[in-house]
Amino acid sequence: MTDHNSDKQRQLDQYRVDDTNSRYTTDQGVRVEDTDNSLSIGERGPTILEDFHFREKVTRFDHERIPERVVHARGSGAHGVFQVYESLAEFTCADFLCDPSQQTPVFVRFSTVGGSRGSADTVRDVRGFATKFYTRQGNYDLVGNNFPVFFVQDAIKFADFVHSVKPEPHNEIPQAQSAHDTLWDFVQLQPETMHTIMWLMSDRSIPRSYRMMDGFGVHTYRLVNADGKGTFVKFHWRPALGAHSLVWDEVLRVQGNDPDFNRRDLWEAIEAGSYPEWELGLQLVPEEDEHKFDFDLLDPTKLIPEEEVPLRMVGRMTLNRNPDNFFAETEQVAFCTANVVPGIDFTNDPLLQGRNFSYLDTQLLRLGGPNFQQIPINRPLAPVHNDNRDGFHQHMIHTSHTNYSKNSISGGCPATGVLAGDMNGVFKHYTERIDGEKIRKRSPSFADHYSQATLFWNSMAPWEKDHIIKAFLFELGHVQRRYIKEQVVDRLANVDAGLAAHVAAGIGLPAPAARGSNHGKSSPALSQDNQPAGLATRKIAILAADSTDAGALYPVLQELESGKAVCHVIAPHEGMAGTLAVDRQVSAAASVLYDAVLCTGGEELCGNGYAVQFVREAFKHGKAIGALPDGEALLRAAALPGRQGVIDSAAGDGFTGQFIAAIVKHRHHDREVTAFPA
Ligand code: HDD
Repeated sequence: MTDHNSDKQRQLDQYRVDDTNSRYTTDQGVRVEDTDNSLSIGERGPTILEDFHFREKVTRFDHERIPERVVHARGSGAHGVFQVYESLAEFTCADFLCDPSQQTPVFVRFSTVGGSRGSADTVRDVRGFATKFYTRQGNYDLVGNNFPVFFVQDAIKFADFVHSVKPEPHNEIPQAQSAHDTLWDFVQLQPETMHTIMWLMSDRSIPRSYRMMDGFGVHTYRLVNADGKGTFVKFHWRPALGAHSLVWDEVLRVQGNDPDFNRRDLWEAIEAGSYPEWELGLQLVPEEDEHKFDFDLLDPTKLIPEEEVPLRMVGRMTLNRNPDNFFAETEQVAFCTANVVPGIDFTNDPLLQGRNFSYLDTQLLRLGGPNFQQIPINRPLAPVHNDNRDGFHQHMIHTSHTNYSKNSISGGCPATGVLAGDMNGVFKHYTERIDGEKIRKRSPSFADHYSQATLFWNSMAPWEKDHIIKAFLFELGHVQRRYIKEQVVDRLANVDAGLAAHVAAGIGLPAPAARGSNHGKSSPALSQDNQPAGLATRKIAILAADSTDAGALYPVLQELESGKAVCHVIAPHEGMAGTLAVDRQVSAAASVLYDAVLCTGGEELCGNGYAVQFVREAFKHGKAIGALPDGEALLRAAALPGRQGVIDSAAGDGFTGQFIAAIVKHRHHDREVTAFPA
């Protein structure tokens, strides 16, 4: 199912190339006789320079790659639409936020940050969540992440931070990992990182799916209404499926089994018509309340607790179409925080101010010059008229005899709002009075680096705290220099003495002296413990064999599939298992690629190590396990050390309902077992 209805799709249609029933030509449109043999002197002689087809083919191949993004190199994109629920004209004059009848086309790119284009999807990292709205007033880019806070406060520190987390310069190790000395050296010397580091050590950094993660604009932006009145705003994307994560041991195994795990998941869901959805939520703060918080709204290492300023849900985004060509769309899409439309403006957040410079600059290099805005995926739907001219890859043929403003020769066109005497829909910068000295200095209101790190820690459920401690142990366990570990643990003492003590004990250091006292505040909205969840698109592995009792299985399958779960039959061999068509043979499958397991197959599977391992691993990773009567032998063979989330014939008629309820719980964290090697 594809959506051809939006204006953006119609615009892209002009550039889509369909090779069906076509003839092979050169780039000049000349038909080619043969592309398997180069032109040579005699059958065994040298290739000759005259072969323009050969030269063109090789040259084009040599030039296929462009520089990958310096950060967020690995990503996946999709098209969709956004619609606001009701007019927000009280706060903003942005047309797309004021007209509930309007569907605004969007292109969204999700990404990891640190890894190269070819790195695995499921690494511990922030995820990018960048949305391009093709509005009637021009393109608006909301370039966010799945964390609401950032590592540094000032854009001048971005290169330092990125250098520290990237592979180390002398040997380019490790790829797409934060578990190494330079990152943790940066962290211990730059305590403003500590809040975001807490998010990075939490399960937020290993999302189950791009469809199951939040998005945040991070900075405080400003909405501006038609009267020029400003309102501070934080943007949030809330996934309809809830924000869910993998567990770390699972992550390590997914990387080998399917490095494209998140990319594939997004692609397959859209192909299957299970269109991912997010609600747009706003936290709105009147200008006059700017200083009522115990942190600075301009500080990007701080969030506004939802308990203080609740989210107002204002619209919905649905992703409903996969790109036709990865390079043309996902790779060439160019986002920029400075792409705003009337009604949305910046604040003086020093990270945002720097970003507004960096994104245009990076596209000029990455996409080879100033005309990248004309690449189909980047073209606005709004008409573009100005006096910008020429440059590499200019696609437009400007017919005007003038390219300056003001002019009289072209009747003064294109005319600015002022010249045309028509201010309708022009972008007007928010009028803000600024008085100050030219200084290179961080505001003292940015100085508290720990209170919100503590708030985050306090808000975690016990299992989330456990995961955070284990994440610190993994990360610091990969740090070579002991003094760096000591310093990090010392910093942690400012977050929470118990956390610091646990980490210190794990890496063999004395517990640091407690610093101050934990303020005891929490924000329940920060926990992933109570996320909405459903059965739709959950992947269920049906372990089966020739002797599977299909009669008992079919009604369960039917109910799972009517709830839009995706069921795969996994058996010792491909082909048929009894009357069931097999999707994967068990040695080529892995439990980490599924959300739940249903055991069948009688004694036949008990001697199959892959099947037994499958069940044990699913248990270890907290997944729902069901056993039909003919699957209970396999359950026994797996010798599971607990029963939480394990449903068998004891459930009687309630089996399917209980199994589904166990799946919907996402993970049974109460049963995670470290002393149980899967
Ligand atoms: Fe950035 C890419 C998000 C800080 C400089 N950034 C990039 C992308 C996302 C973000 C989602 C990928 C866009 C895509 O899919 O093409 N970046 C953020 C967030 C930040 C942030 C949420 C903090 C709140 N970034 C940040 C700073 C700077 C940059 C402070 C520079 C001073 N970011 C870039 C960049 C990238 C980029 C180098 C690389 C590729 C690109 O822009 O197009 O310019």
